[in-house]
Amino acid sequence: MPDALNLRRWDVICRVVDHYGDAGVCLRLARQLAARHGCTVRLLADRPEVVLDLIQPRPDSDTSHGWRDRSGVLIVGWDAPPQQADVVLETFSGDLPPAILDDMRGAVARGRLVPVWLDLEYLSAEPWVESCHGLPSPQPGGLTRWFAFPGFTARTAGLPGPQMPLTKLPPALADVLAGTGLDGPGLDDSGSAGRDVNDTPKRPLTASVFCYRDSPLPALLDAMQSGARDVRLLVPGGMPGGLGGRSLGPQTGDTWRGGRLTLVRMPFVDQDAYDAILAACDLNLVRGEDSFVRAQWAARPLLWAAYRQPDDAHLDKVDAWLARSAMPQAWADLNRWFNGAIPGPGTEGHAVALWRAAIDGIDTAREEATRWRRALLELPRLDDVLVDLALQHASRLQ
Ligand code: TRH
Repeated sequence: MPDALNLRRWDVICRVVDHYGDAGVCLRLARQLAARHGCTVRLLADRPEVVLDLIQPRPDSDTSHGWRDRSGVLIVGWDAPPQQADVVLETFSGDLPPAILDDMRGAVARGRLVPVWLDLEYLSAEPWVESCHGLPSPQPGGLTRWFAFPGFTARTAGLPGPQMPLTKLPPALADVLAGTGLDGPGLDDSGSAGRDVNDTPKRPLTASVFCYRDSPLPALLDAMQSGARDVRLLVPGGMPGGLGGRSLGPQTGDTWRGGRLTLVRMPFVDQDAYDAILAACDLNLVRGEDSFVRAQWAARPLLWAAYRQPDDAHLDKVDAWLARSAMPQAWADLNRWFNGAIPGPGTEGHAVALWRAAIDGIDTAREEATRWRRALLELPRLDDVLVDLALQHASRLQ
């Protein structure tokens, strides 16, 4: 682990573009910098309430005009006065708060020590990431910003590491599942996703879903409903209840049943507890960036809704990830379809066939997901790489 002792004070800058991922990535990283490197971290967010949504119980506001997270990280607003930071970590090229930037420019002008300016970019498995990771970007006012690109190879900034040990499953959720009336072992961590020795009735599969409104979820739910295996699908608070004509209530524990499918409303939980839910499910439908990474640490088959980009650029990301991951063909096909790569009027028929093939191969997919997790553990950890990068560029200023 790199030594962060000389670079203790970090400002992590979070501009919330939409949804939860910008806040989610920043919070996770800020906590890891504090916990694993002993850094004193402020998280400056233009919408602190989105960061606070991910923390339960919600921290009280602090005398320092912010909110003190349980990790020690101080969450403050965009207009927080500059501190003498050693490192300023911009995220996703979302710009710096004007006061922070002015302070850095002033430090250059006065010949004072200037914080190292890093910019954490989006995660991608595409090959170009390796050549961009670590590059400088000269900025007006004599400043330089250094890019960090997370990725799936040793020559990138790697991934935010797994939570070890996992937080316990929230009791509220265990209660919800106990009340669904579905039998079978359900949430467990026992290896096989359900084929028992005599091939007698398989237990229901438990899945979680957190995808986008424009994902073809309704067609997938139709396929699950008429499929060969019972599925209970955990739908978090905040996801709309009108799921392709199925109306699921907003209260935790609300249930909808049809055919082989049961929808269960779960609460929107604390970020760490969400990791535990992913690990407890048989399969997970995730999205964006942070839940996508967490689902891989959970070592379960997953369906990833990539964040849609103009000109279908997100499909390149999906294909690049599939090319690296050890996902069996049926699951790769399902992932491509879920991201719009298999178009056309036959969408519904496609979903049925793809779902059937994926479920037939779920035990193999689970084994592969476990192998993939082991491979990911060999990658650099994002927080280590950022500390390293900062140390490397800080030394030039001494
Ligand atoms: O919410 P996302 O779609 O986020 C994004 C952002 O929108 C961003 O603009 C975009 O750049 C990026 O994706 C690619 O999905 P993501 O990244 O998975 O973030 C969701 C966060 O919400 C993650 O940190 C996990 C957290 N979460 C909880 O804490 N509790 C919950 O119950 C659930 C369902 C999620």
